[in-house]
Amino acid sequence: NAPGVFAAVDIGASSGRVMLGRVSPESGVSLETVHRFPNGVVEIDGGLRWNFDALFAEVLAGLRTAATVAAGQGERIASIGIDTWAVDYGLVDAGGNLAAQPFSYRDDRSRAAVEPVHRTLDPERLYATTGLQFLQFNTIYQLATEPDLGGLQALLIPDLIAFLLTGARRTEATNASTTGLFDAVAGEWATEFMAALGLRKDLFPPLIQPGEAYGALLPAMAEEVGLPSGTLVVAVGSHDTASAVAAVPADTNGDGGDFAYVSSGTWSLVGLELLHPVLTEASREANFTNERGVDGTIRYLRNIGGLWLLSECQRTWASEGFQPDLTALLAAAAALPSGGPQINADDPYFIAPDNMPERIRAAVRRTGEVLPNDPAAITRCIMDSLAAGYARTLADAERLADRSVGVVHVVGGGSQNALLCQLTADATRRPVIAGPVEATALGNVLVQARAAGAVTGGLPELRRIIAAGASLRRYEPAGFPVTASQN
Ligand code: LFR
Repeated sequence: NAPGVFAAVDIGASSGRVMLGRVSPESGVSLETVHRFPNGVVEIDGGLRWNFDALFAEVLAGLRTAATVAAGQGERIASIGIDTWAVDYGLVDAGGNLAAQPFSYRDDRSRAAVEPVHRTLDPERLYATTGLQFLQFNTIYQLATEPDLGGLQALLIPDLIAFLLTGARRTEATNASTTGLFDAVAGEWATEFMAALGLRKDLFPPLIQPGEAYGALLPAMAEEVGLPSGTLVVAVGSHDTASAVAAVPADTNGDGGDFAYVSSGTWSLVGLELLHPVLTEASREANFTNERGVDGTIRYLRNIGGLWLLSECQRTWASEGFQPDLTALLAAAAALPSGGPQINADDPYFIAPDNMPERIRAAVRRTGEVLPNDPAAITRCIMDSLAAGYARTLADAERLADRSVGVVHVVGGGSQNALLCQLTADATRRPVIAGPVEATALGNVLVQARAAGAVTGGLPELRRIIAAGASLRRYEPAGFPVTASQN
């Protein structure tokens, strides 16, 4: 019996990858990227959408490569797990055909749907059941813009990929919790809200939990990617943030609320892991979310702007013929004095693409501070603003959940950004443990590995396995210059 490896499909807002994960309970998880592809919102049919057909073709190409690589090493792919960003969905008809390329949450159309939805279901009532933070792009508002849902079913993006691979229509629970139609306490669909909004109870397929199998590859798909037709597609924390949080290498007893995390990528998701939702009015006012994590945990967090602010600036600068190397840019930003201008990184004003440097300057202009003029100053402004946002959010989370934490874990792309990590340690006055970069894919792989029986235990045990294989950096809360130590 060949050793089992796991294929992780992990698609973010700016790129996707297919990885092979090899798991050892003693030495951790090792990842091999076998396929990488770009992603981004595109203007299609008058809206900002995802080119889903292209993404799915890349998933198939990636799985094909994964099959070849695994076979070349005498390994068997035990299962496939899929995660992407949340809230967005594709509509499929009875025959399983996609009605249109899915809208992106960065499309502005849902903004106008917020008020009509709130006239039917007021925000207090919505929050008391769903515990979901208000974001204008939550699925509930997006659905309110659909002209005709008759005969169509909504599949969240990872579920849509799983459906095309297996033919099974399911909704993975961690992602369902971002729709605004999910009961945070019961862990079930909030069907009373669907009814109130005139949505069919079966608009979304039944729930599936991380670790359960959607099913085996359809014969045609198995043939297409060169895998045995019995190969399972297993549900993981299909909301990328749920997978990332599951892979935070925290030393925890699993009682909840004993460490903080920043899942730092396109967005920064900042908060605590709890065992029960916090549905108080104070929590709603602070706009904290109670999204579902792996093993029924609660991701008690807020969305703060993320590296999107910087990547969008880089895109604008590149279009102006200026293509600074990221390392040099961050070094120049780090050399600037502290106390510069800050923006409110989670302002919805920054959600849409384009002209980011100018929008940041406009936001600073409103504060009356000195305008950041060059890329280094704008970069420093973004980093200071993110760190301040993290600190504010952490303090709020501790107050609202009545916890206090001694350490902040930063995972994802931002964990490689020494300037951001040091500023975060300084602003939160807590040590920051940075890494792993690939937390999302690691969480995806580990949940599959546990489903296959290759590892056992709850989240504390899974996190120990991650920590065993990760190289982490620790930042102490002090001033600059950065004194990072390897541990
Ligand atoms: C991060 C993320 C966030 C979600 C946002 C939009 O990739 O999944 O958790 O709020 O994207 O889906």
